[in-house]
Amino acid sequence: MSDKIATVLIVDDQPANIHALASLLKKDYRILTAIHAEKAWEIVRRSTVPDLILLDILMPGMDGYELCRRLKNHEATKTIPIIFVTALGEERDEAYGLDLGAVDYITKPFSPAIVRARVRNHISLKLKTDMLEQVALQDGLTQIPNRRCFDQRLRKEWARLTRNGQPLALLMIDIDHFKAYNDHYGHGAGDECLQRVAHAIHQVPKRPIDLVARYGGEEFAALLPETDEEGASHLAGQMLSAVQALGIRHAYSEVAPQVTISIGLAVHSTAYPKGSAEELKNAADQSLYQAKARGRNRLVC
Ligand code: GH3
Ligand code: MG
Ligand code: MG
Ligand code: MG
Repeated sequence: MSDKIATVLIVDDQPANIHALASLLKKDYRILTAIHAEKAWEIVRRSTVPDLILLDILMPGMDGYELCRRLKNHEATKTIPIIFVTALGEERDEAYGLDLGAVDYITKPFSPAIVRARVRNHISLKLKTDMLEQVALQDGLTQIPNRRCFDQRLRKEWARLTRNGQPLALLMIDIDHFKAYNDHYGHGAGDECLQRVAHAIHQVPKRPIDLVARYGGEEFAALLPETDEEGASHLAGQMLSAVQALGIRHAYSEVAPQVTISIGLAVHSTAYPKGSAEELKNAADQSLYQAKARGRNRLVC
């Protein structure tokens, strides 16, 4: 597994408690501390998402239960394992904390050896889950995001679009005469070609919110939030050029003596979108079909 150093956030209103926990764990983890829940919320939302949080319950202002509830309600923070470390020792306190989604509950005064062991076990599980999630969303051949990742993001972006009314552009990208490429150069060369094309089109968008994925076979999809037809066409043009610049020889293509792609574009741009994400996808497919019919190696909007 990765040798990344995990980050633990310690939240407690007593400096002595923070100190005790930090000294126990600092040899093995990167430690962040917060003296109240509001500060912890700020750290997690604004700067660092830790791999685990040790969370006191009784604190002035927002208490630990409330912070836990907030963290579990946000997409970006809901998978952070939380261990309550608290003086509240009643069964109902513990049950309440675990019901809120905490992975564990430790009462003060704590045993250092047990805190260390529980933290280690939960972090090991968290890093494994992160790794599996990454594998589940990546295409094995090309190492770019896969269709599962694309479908997930499309659902999210569609929901966001319904709220913010920003345009959402979708490109469907398909390698031209790829069957002939495989037939003549072999499946191994075909795989290598797919990898090079994937890499070339994946590196074109410059914004982190843009997503380029392998949709299946020799087909790719790009999701460009807050992008209108002009912006998306510009990017598609860069993808066509990037694949041409690879100069992969394809003597059996009817388009050119090298590997080319065709692109279909659809944009959704009303403040209150009618239809569905599925229809947007179908519209991009239709454009792609037109690009093929009109001679390939081109973009159709
Ligand atoms: P068009 O220009 O109309 O898109 O024609 P095409 O030949 O590219 O389209 P077609 O759908 O007929 O063929 C797609 C080919 O892509 C067939 C399939 O063997 C190949 N293919 C799909 N996935 C892979 C893969 O992972 N590796 C390799 N080497 N080939 C693949
Ligand atoms: Mg306290
Ligand atoms: Mg094709
Ligand atoms: Mg195809």
